[in-house]
Amino acid sequence: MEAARIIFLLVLLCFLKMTVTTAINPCCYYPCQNKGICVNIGKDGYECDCTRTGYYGVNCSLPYFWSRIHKFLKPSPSFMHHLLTHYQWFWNILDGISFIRDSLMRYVLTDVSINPPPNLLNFNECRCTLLNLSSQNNLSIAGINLVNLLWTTSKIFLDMVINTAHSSPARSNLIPSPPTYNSDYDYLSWEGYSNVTYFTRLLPPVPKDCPTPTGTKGYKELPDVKFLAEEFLLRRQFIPDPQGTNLMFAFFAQHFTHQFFRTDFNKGPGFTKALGHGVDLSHIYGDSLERQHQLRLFKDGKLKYQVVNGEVLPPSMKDVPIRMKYPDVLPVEKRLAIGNDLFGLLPGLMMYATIWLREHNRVCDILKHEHPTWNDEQLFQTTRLILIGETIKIVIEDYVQHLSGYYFKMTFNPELLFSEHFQYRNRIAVEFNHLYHWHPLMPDCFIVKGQEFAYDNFIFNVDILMKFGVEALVESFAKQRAGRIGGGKNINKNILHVAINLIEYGRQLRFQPFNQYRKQFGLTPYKSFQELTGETELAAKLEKLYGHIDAMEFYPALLLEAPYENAIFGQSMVEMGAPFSLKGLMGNPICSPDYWKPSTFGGKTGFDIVNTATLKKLVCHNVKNCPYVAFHVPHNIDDESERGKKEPSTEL
Ligand code: FL2
Repeated sequence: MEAARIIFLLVLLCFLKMTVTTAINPCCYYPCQNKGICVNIGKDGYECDCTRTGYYGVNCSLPYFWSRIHKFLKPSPSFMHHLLTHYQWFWNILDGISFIRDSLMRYVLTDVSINPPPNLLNFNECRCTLLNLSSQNNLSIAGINLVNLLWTTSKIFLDMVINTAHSSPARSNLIPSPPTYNSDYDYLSWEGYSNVTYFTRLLPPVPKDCPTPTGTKGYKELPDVKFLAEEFLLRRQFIPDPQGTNLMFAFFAQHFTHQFFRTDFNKGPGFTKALGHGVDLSHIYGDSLERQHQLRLFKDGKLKYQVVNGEVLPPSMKDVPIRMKYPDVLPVEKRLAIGNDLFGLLPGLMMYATIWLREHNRVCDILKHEHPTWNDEQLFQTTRLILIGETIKIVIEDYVQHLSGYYFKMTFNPELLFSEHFQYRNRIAVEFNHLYHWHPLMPDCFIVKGQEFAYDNFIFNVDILMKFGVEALVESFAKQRAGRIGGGKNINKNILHVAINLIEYGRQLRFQPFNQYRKQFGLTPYKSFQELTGETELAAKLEKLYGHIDAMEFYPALLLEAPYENAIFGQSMVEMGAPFSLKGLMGNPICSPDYWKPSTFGGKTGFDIVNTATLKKLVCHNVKNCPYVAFHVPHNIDDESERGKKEPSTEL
């Protein structure tokens, strides 16, 4: 009996030892909360590095005093979104009060974009200065300067809410800058920092030794991608965007983002060909000096062009022999040569390429007039900086303004960040690239001057631009409604393969599950698929496929999340997209104190061009008759726009 007991104990010991040696990497459980860093120690141990998170404890789950206050005071993203998208009268009033508008814009930028705020000391100093100011000011009532009081209160409140990091490091440091990980380095490394051929990663890859593809939750295998896409993403019937977004917006989005989203598939889905990592206008000027020189006229700073039927167009490949992707059957004189080699694909992209080419040459004329002594090189370089400025201005004040649906009027003013610690640099993250796959925007067919074009007939069809001209294309695209991005089942079958491939790349790159990204962006993780989708039917199917909400993948979740009421997409797309996007725009060198001055842009005239740029001007300065130009369909032209407004928000 005794022997049997000993043998049993020995067997038990062996078993225990075995389970210990085959123990799961504890970081697969994502034990570290509040952005603490998980480090695997020994065979089965871990440590959470809570440095500057504002939290402490084994799993960084215990808040310091100021973190608790901060968390308590900070309004929730859904509350802020409600505020910003309602009460138009209120925002109209605020719009007239520039310092409040500036404070709010600074809030939008800093809250998302990242900087370690001034410290508590500054915060106190700030209050003292203000009190001094008000005592010097004569415009006070009963000894209190009302304007200053309002300013002080709002400033102090905003500082409290936003910048508790001063006092506690709990502050949203949403986009690391300098960048941290990439798809091959899940720890900090010089290679990861210095090798700009990688997209960066906000969250490191899931450790390779985890029991399931997303960590520990869900099944050993993720759902079949093709099934997933066809079941949940494929369009049944066109769902128009309730915000009234048009194809002018859709093509702008594609044209603009493809200067920095250029995955280098020869190297792999974690690599990029766009080494500028931001708004460098490489899609207009080419990504190498050689390509740029081919595209330049070398006279008055201008780009080469051709005139066809009185329309200024990009030059043909006959005159500019650079690499472009076109079907073999297309004759050489119909192949237009522009900065980005893939923009021959869609007339909408070639339309924007043409508009920007005309804008470049127009600005060159203006600069030449002001600076008759400048050589070609200086005219070219200065014009490029002006066009970068125009782009950022238009993206913030027209594009993001439309996308956000905010009544609060956004302003592009780099000076708002001069008082903050802000890094004027940017590295494109692969998560940002994935998030920005907005293929549901694309309609089922393209209507130009009443003529319908199916996909087969639209792609690589250079004749559309040549025959109709920029003006007619703008007019047509501005009036055609784009599809709703969020809510699912809205990707046209012709481009569904893009989503299929994307989800596959997300798996190859070992993206962490969606809920981990929710946490990283300060959002509460979803507890169920019902909570994610806002309905029950799809949610039940997803639950069956994934097994657990914590195994839900990044991109599918972004598209299947319940959209905001009457909005183009849901909370996560806004809260995750905004920090990446605003960091990329404001992190541009032209926004830095040493660049952001008139002389950088050739003087007051050039600076004014940047500071007054709009989408409408961009188009109308470069066509004969100004058509309807906007990022949304006109409010009255068709009943479709009205129908879209009444679309229920949970439409799936
Ligand atoms: C995705 C999101 C945005 C831009 C590009 C891709 C975006 C940026 C800013 C905002 C909303 C967005 C607003 C201004 C904001 O700050 O929201 F959807 C928090």
